[in-house]
Amino acid sequence: MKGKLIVFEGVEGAGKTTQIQRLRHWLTEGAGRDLIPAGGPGVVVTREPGGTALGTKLRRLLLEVGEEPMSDRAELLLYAADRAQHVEGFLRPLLAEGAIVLCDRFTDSTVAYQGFGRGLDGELIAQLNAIATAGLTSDVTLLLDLPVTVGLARTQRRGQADRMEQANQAFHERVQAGFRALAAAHPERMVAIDAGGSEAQVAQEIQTVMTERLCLWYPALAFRPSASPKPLS
Ligand code: Z5A
Repeated sequence: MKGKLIVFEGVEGAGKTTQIQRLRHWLTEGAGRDLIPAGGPGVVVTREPGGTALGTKLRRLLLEVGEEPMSDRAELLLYAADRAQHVEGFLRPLLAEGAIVLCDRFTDSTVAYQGFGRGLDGELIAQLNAIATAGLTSDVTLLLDLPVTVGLARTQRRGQADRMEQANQAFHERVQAGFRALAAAHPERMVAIDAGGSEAQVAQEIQTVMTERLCLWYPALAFRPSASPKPLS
């Protein structure tokens, strides 16, 4: 793949949407612009569930409070269907053209929410993730790490909770434990970011991590005399 897949993960209200917009701005109009290749599709923002037309319908089904309780396995399969469509119809073509894709949630959310949260079998989830992605993995995953209570308090200010947000706090604590376990198990791919600071502080930490990664991915750009941020030692 010519492009790069940068995934944001974390509990409800961790600030993923906010920080994706800030990173997009830094990569397109800020100092990060010097560190990515010019031309091609550039920087693209997407999310799971809901990154495609089919995914938008699946997202509605997954988040609305329906007439009957959704079974955990049905929920798992709907997230997998959303991902299969997203990977094949959106992510792979864009990455093949060289896009820098910023994706709000990916496979680790399924492990954390359906595995650690709902208690579904980890091996089953790994198999479904493998089917849905056909082997596509993130180039880096930024885990915005925030206490569950802080994140939920932020989202509650938004108004009515969706079906997933309505799960009890113990569920969200298990999800949080899942994300932390994943970050500990995959240090080469996942970087934990302290999401408890101000929006600007979190954005700064993300830019530091991304400067390091971009210099590794595109060394010819980083070492150009005109490149503004110097690579970290
Ligand atoms: N899910 C799943 O179960 N399995 C899967 O495989 C996948 C997903 C892919 C998607 O819902 C749900 O699907 C999600 C997981 C599940 N549900 N749960 N629970 P979503 O996309 O609607 O929910 P989300 O991904 O958690 O997004 P969110 O709730 O909008 O949170 P966020 O994007 O991380 O945060 P934000 O929107 O940037 O910020 C939230 C608020 O905090 C907002 O008012 C900001 O202005 C404020 N904020 C942001 N940063 C700060 C800082 N630093 N300080 C203070 N306030 C801040």
